[in-house]
Amino acid sequence: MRHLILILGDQLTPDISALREADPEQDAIVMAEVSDEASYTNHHKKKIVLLFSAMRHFARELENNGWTVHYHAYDPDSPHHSLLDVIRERVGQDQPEKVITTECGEYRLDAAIRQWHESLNVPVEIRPDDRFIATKREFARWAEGRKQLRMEFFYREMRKKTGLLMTPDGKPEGGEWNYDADNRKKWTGKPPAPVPFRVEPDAITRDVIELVDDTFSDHFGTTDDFHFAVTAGDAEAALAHFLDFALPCFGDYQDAISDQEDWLFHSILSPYINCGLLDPLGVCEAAARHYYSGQAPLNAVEGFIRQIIGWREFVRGIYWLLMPAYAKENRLGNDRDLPWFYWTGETGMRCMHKAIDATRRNGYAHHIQRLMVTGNFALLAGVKPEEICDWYLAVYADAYDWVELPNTLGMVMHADGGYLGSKPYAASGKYIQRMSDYCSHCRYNVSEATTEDACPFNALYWHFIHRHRRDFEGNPRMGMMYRNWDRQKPERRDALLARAEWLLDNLETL
Ligand code: FAD
Ligand code: DLZ
Ligand code: SF4
Repeated sequence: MRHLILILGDQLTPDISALREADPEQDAIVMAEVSDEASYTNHHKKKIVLLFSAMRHFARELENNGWTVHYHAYDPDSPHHSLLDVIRERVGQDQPEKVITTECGEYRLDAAIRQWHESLNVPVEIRPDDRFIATKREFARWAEGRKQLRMEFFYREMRKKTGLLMTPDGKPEGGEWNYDADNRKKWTGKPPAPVPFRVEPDAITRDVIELVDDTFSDHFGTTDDFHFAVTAGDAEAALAHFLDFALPCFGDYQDAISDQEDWLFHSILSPYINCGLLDPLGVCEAAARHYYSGQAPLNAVEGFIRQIIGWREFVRGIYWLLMPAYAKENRLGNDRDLPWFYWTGETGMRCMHKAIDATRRNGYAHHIQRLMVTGNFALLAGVKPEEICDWYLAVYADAYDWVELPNTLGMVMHADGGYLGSKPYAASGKYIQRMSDYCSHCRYNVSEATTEDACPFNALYWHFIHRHRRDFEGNPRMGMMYRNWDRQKPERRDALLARAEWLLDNLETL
């Protein structure tokens, strides 16, 4: 054999760089389901089903195209626990001239793979992952010399680079770069949200579901009602479904939350984009075509494209710029354990219960639930960044360290000192009430802050403001909050702080 080509579980892309110039006559591919990857966090059961089933479908497609694929299916009794174990055996048997792979998305595994050549005694060629729009070097150059990084400016560079929603004379379509101001409507049930795209599990997926139920029974979540796409063809159909039925309202209700509706007008495409079944640029080009053909308004299409070529690229850039030190950041000095109800959903706080319960059932919650409900609560309660980061890494079908970590540690927890975001997304219950209908179903009273039945978010919000005065008072975007706090009567401030202290001492009972 000439080359042994390793394809990881999130590299399910037919033209992944590791496969370029490869020859099915001389080279072979290896893919492996292994316990080290399936267990480095308490991955949601649906995430494992998605990855293993998508890997098996991808391997079959490669074989149909004439490739030799050595596929290591998961076996709890296998002596091979790591990808290196599997590769070592294959290298021993096939004696390839070299191993080729595409760079891995996570620092943990990337660092390991970069050492493999030492124990394998064959060269390991690691090729860039060019499924991203910005290279790591390009991002580093853009970031150089900037004290704080702002997504908005990076996003404009990506608009220019891709030409997405740009006029022929180089101006942003419609005259503005960003239409977020139009994207803050509350959703009250109309227009109805589309039924989510579903694929019924085939024989391969059913086998994997059985495996996961048997072998990963202690993992978070459920395999019930698994309906994710597991092939590129079905992921394309999911994209078409989104473009036709949800994209037109994506912008208007991008920040909305509903007690009744898990998915709203979101795309639910991140699980596919992140494992390689969909190409991020292709997804954006398809959305842009819907704008130009008049099928979706500009605020929706721009908002959607910004999430992918803006936020997604931006957080990836930050991850590779700052790892491994980034993962250890805790600039707000948080030391509280993650409340257990994050794993059970058993809390009287309706917003938290609904967001966690959807997460448990679906392996999915939309961005505002992640940011303004579960994330906001962890920020206000001062949870240790590493514990809340591990929770987000575990519970979502789209979770990979490179995208989860900056979103959680930076955007939600502000643990990086504001490098990623200009101000913390801390909010009281009022915000949740404004954007959702949760509060009318809640045992707590959102209009109260100090009574026994008062919404916990309210007193915790003021406690956060008070305890981090030194961190945020000088932040121009937070000044008004400090003026509001200082304007309250001392007795009121004392009562708010006392209520918050009680809440912090009794988080598990909420
Ligand atoms: P849509 O709302 O339809 O957005 C379209 C696409 O934009 C998404 O598919 C995704 O590819 C991209 N996108 C949107 N927001 C972001 C963002 N902030 N960062 C990166 N990409 C974005 N996203 C992940 O893909 N994996 C994660 O592990 C992850 N962890 C998160 C943790 C926290 C605390 C927060 C606040 C956000 C996290 N996100 C993560 C970002 C975002 O919440 C998800 O991408 C989004 O909810 C996925 O659902 P969707 O495909 O329906 O997204
Ligand atoms: C997330 C995941 C899981 C659950 N299982 C595997 C696996 O068995 N084999 C594999 O190659 N990849 C898996 N992955 C994805 C990797 O752990 C890892 O997160 C990415 O490759 C990093 O970019
Ligand atoms: Fe959440 Fe408070 Fe509203 Fe209850 S009252 S749903 S805890 S914001």
